[in-house]
Amino acid sequence: MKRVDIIGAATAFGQPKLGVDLGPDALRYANLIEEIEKMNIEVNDKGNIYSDFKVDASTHSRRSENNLKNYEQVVDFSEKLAAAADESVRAGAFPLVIGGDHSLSIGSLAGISPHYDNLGVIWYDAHGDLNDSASSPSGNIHGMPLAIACGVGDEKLVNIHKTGAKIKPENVVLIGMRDLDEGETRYIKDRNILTYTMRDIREKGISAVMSDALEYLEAKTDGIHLSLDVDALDPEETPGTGTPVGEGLSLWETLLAMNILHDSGSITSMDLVEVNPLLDEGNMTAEKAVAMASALFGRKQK
Ligand code: Z70
Ligand code: MN
Ligand code: MN
Ligand code: MN
Repeated sequence: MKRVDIIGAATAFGQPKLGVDLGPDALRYANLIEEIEKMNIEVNDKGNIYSDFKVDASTHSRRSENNLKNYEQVVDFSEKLAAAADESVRAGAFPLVIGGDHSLSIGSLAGISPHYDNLGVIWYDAHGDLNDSASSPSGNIHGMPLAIACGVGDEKLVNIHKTGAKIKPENVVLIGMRDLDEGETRYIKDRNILTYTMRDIREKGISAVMSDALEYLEAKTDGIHLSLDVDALDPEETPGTGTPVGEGLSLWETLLAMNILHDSGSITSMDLVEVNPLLDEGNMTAEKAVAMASALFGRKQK
């Protein structure tokens, strides 16, 4: 890896709570760049990407087209982010896309995946984010990015940056699942997506889960993208996030998971998403998210 490119994805359009667009700066205040540099890695902070549409607090997430809230905003943002992520991979860098709500993965995967024949994805999250506009109970696009990347959903969103599906469901592993909607559960079953629920993690242990996930993906992919939603962790660990779900992963388990991914040498890009400083206790969620990213880049767990 030549260097890490930090791409700030300052968007809140994928969900209803304001403040998650401030996540990138909260992560910088928590010394994201300095902590990665400590691993003797060159870091290039490319600043923030914003939508041309301004957030309007009075109408945010009220307007919906076909059960897709803030639709044109998400389309516009995704195109911009995809271009930045594409440029970063093209330049030989490791894109670290910091959010921002999880709808940003529509753009990051659209920009990154064309550089691979078979990009694998580890989705580390309480949620599957596998809804389409018909199955979504909320209309919030942050519940849809993984489906969209697999080619399922609104045509414009599926065709961001490059026509068609960006990844294959058989190259996806879900880790930390504990809040799946009916349509998501059906899709996972139909496409036989490798899924580790919290129960699976409690039974097998996070270390075996990570090794199995790597073994499964390394055999058939030529790069692995990690999409880490901080709500994968228990709300006691990461309170500063929009949709906390109890009985989650601990920080310690997640740092160990990141160390295992680091040691594999197989991770080629990453999203770090759903840090909302307006919902946080101090800046602790951003600080823990920085610890997770540092562990992915080689800071060892004690
Ligand atoms: C629910 C929905 C979600 C993230 C919450 C929640 C989705 N399945 N995604 N937080 N990151 O509205 O589709
Ligand atoms: Mn998510
Ligand atoms: Mn989530
Ligand atoms: Mn190393």
